[in-house]
Amino acid sequence: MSAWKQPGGTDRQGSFRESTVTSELGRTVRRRRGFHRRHPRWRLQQISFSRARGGASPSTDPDSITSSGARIRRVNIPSMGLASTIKQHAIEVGFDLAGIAPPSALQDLEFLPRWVRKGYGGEMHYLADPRRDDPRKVLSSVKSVICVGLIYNTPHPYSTNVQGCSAGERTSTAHHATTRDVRSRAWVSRYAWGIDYHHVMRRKLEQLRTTVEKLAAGVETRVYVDTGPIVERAFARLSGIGWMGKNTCLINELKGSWFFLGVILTNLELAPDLPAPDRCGSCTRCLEACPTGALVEPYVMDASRCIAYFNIELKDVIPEQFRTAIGSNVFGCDICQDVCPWNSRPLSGVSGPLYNDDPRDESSGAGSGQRRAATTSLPEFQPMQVEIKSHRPLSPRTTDREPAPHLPDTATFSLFNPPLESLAALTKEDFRRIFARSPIKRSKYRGWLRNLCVAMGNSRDLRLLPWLEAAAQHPDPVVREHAAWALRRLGAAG
Ligand code: B12
Ligand code: SF4
Ligand code: SF4
Repeated sequence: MSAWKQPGGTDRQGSFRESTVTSELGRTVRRRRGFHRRHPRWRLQQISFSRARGGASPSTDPDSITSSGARIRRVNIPSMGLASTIKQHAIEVGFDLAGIAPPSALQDLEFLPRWVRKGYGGEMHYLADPRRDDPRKVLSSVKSVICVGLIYNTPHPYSTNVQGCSAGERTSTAHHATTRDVRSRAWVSRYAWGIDYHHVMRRKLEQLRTTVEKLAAGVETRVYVDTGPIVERAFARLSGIGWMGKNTCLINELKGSWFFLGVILTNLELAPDLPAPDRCGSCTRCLEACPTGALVEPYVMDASRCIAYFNIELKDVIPEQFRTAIGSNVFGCDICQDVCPWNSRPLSGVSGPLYNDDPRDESSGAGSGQRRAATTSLPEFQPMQVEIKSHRPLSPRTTDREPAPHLPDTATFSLFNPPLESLAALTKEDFRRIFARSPIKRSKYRGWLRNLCVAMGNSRDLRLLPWLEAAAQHPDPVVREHAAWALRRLGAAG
């Protein structure tokens, strides 16, 4: 059992209708209603189902053979004690979720090369690293994968609920603002409001590693938080800390999906947990809400169409056909998580309808009315207050020909839903200083300017014209091209 799980967490399975069909691989499998007909998800689910349903549990029935003929490996009884100790310690060092996965994730990982071959990884060539196929390629003695999750959510409203955050034109549920001032706000993804999660997670993971290494002589470990060739969600899914949602995020029934993942590979043989059952049901809210159509089918993202890919990972030109849909997202995108009923919560003092009023929430099993995503009080993940040391003159050019800053409203602003002109006031030096320990530094200043141009073009705020005119003279051709696009778009709006 994962440390967070409640007893009886697999109860809803009985409510699904099943029929027998032949799978893509020609094997006879049982099919669940509500699943995409030809989807590989079937097979993944069948495995977790047979185990969760009274099928032999690897923790209690060592070295047994299931009715389907699959062999369940022998697990030493003492390892259950070790597993519990480790999960307990993970919670003590501050993680919100902990579970143990077996060292192989064959069904999940066989999807990866096909995904990469289809070009869904875009320019993220590191995703094709062959070591990602098998964790034994990074730790040959690996016997268990310790998976942890850390909540980064705060009580601030969602991007789809704040005024002035255009979620892109395809999103019919977006609440478009009407006044010019409100329109010129930007959205920085929730995960990037504070300190870079790699630092925060790493510190806690190192504490956990110390405990694990003290448990027995000769223990080997490798720690990763998005820092190595490990497909973290595949193992986290098997460890039971969440299921993979149709938006491809790992979702925990009690906490929602706003959590980071980290893993420790170890040669300790630990009793694995059971995968969490899929609780998306017939809900499709994330697929409908995605402004760029990146969720090409349930559980499958074409990352080369994802806004988070465009404004974080892509280093050059953002394809023009997607720029309008990017709306006011200047770093990352939260939309497919904002609309998820497992993350929904009552909002007070914020305009716009409450998700909880939407009858479609029932279709996911999340129910309507009361569910709230967990939040954290960790200071590291609260929205950063950015201080600009001094106001700068409003002028279309600076000596180094970087875009001239528009006068900010104030010298201090929060990264929660910040005014676009305040972000535009940051010079390269500001950017480096302010975001030195923030995930935002990943886009580099050049990418940041490019992203601001796109958001400004979508803002319809003519006050931003002088900044864009300066940006159109920038030495970098990528910045120039996006500024020219924004000027055309603003011109059309004016
Ligand atoms: C590349 C990457 C991205 C890319 C591509 C995202 C993607 N869906 O693949 C981009 C830049 C778009 C991105 C965006 C974001 N990312 Co990112 N990203 C990664 C990274 C580095 C690799 C992911 C990867 O391997 N993708 C390839 C696909 C194929 O793998 P996968 O989605 O992980 O799915 C695997 C399994 O889940 C399995 N599987 C399980 N069930 C099923 C069912 C079916 C039917 C199938 C087919 C497969 C399957 O199949 C896959 C592997 O074979 C991971 C860290 C890591 N090292 O793993 C973080 C990671 C996934 N990202 C994370 C986060 C927080 C984000 C953002 C929220 C940031 C933001 N706000 O902008 C968004 C979320 C967007 C979204 N809806 O997923 C977290 C996710 C936490 C969580 N709760 O799920 C991770 C784990 C980082 C971390 N250590 O916390 N990300
Ligand atoms: S993060 Fe945004 S663009 Fe990417 S899949 Fe989710 S909604 Fe679509
Ligand atoms: S929005 Fe609905 S379909 Fe998408 S991940 Fe959440 S519950 Fe699943």
